[in-house]
This record gives sequence, structure tokens and C-alpha cells, in this order.
Amino acid sequence: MTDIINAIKKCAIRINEAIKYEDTSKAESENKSGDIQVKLDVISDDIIEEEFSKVADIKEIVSEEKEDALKLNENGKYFVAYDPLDGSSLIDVNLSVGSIFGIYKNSYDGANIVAAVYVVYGPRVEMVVARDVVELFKLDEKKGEFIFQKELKLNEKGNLVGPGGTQKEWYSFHKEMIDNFFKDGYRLRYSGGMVPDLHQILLKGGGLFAYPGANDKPNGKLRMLFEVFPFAYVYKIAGGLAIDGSDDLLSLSPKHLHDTAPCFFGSDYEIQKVLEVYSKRK
Ligand code: FDP
Repeated sequence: MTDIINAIKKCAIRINEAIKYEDTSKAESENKSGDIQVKLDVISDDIIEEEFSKVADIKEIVSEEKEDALKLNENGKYFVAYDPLDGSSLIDVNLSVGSIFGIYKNSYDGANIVAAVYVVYGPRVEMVVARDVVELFKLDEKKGEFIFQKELKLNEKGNLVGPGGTQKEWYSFHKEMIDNFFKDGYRLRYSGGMVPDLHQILLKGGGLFAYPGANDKPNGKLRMLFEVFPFAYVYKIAGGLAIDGSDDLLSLSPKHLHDTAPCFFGSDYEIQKVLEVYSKRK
């Protein structure tokens, strides 16, 4: 596991350089989920594949940018799923983006995730590692080293809401639920980048991030292996909850590598509210 985390640190340093100096325009391709790729998606994907290919402990990798998994070492213990550059549609407006990694044993089921790591490329580069606890590291760019900052824990209740999806497509009970959070004094925090949006809620102690099922996308948009399970793991280890509206997200098993799921991440109070609302609508 240490070798995998060290490889992720190397990837993060290289991807951060690429974001600063490489071409930020669109590539002429789409990924498996039909998203238009920017050239940096492809560059970041290549960097990660190259660094992970050197780690003996990794049996298989699967990238959000590629259709199929890639076998690496027959005797490796871990399966790693990753989104090389999440929120890449924000690159051209210079907002924060991130990389997300889920580390699994035996299969890519939610129940088999054993660690999750994400990196935020913002004014600073930060990395969050969730294993037995959730730890925050900051990149010292001069030394090329990640320095431990603190352990992260969610409060019982927060005051931020990040409501994803297209409002006109939301189910009416979902819209009412989000409106009620705002009536209760919650503040809107949504940039359109899953990594910075969930990072903000985590660092500010709590709240709710939701990417629900809706009329246009009954299974939501965010991908289980690369986005939903890693953040569910981070939030649960930090003392929060992560559900699909009724069930623990980590109880789900994808049928296909690129399957999506509706998802809600937050502190205890907000997720209990989601459960209350969604249980009446089933
Ligand atoms: P993006 O399409 O820019 O890659 O992974 C998908 C994602 O970004 C998440 O980072 C983000 O939370 C979500 O999509 C935003 O989707 P909406 O624009 O539909 O809110």
C-alpha cells in the first residue's frame, strides 16, 4: 500500500506540472462515459499508467478514461480504479480540479475498497489519504514532498450544500429537500468539480454533497469505481455517511466498470434528512 501511495504522490507532482505548462484545450476524443476529453485528461491518464506500472503490488488498474481494465502483475494484491483528472471541464476557467483513486482487494465492489486517495490541484496541491483515518497532506513544491497537515473529521452537522445535476430535471421531492436546507440557513457551495466541492465540505466540517438520480439521469452521473466509492470511503472514515438515497454506497456492486450511482455524502445530520425524505418517496 505504501508503494501505491508513493506512486500517487509522484503522479500528483507530474500532473500538477502538466496542468501548469501543457495545452489545456480539448482533445478530439470522448471517454467511455461520453465526456469530451481535454488533452490533459489523456496526459494525466498516461502519467498514472506509467507510474502504476512500476508498482509490484498492483494486480490491475482501470481508468475512467479507458473502456477496459489493464492487468499489471499476476501476483499483485490490489486493484486500483482512478479518475486521472476529475472536473476537467473546469480547466479552461482555471478552477480547481483533482485526481481520485480507489484501492480495492479482490474486486471493484464497494465492500472491497480498502483505501482511497484524492489530490486537489488548486492554489495549493493537497492530498487526502483515507485508510484507518483520513489525513491531509500539502505539497511543498520547492522540496517536491507532501507534508502531513492534520487528521480530518466531519462534525455531526455542517452548514454547506453542494447540489449537483440540472435543477429542472430533479424529482420534486429532491428539489423540496434542497430548498429546505437553504431555508434552514445552509449556504450553497458548488463549483462543478467533485473533488474541490467534497474537499470543501470535508475541510469545513460538514454539510451535504448530492448528485441525485433525476429525470434525465435516473442513475446519476458520477461513476461508482472512480468517484463514488472512493469518496464514500473518505466520508465514512471521517465520521460521516454516504448513501444512494437509501443504502450505504459501499454496499453497491457495479455490473460494469463505468456504472454510475445517485450519491449523497455528508455529515450525520444531513444524511439522516436525506434518508427521511427519500424513504417516504420509495
Ligand atoms: P466533469 O464533468 O467536469 O468531469 O466527474 C464528473 C464531474 O465533472 C464532477 O467532477 C462534478 O461534480 C460533476 O461532473 C458536475 O456535473 P454537473 O455539471 O452536471 O453538475
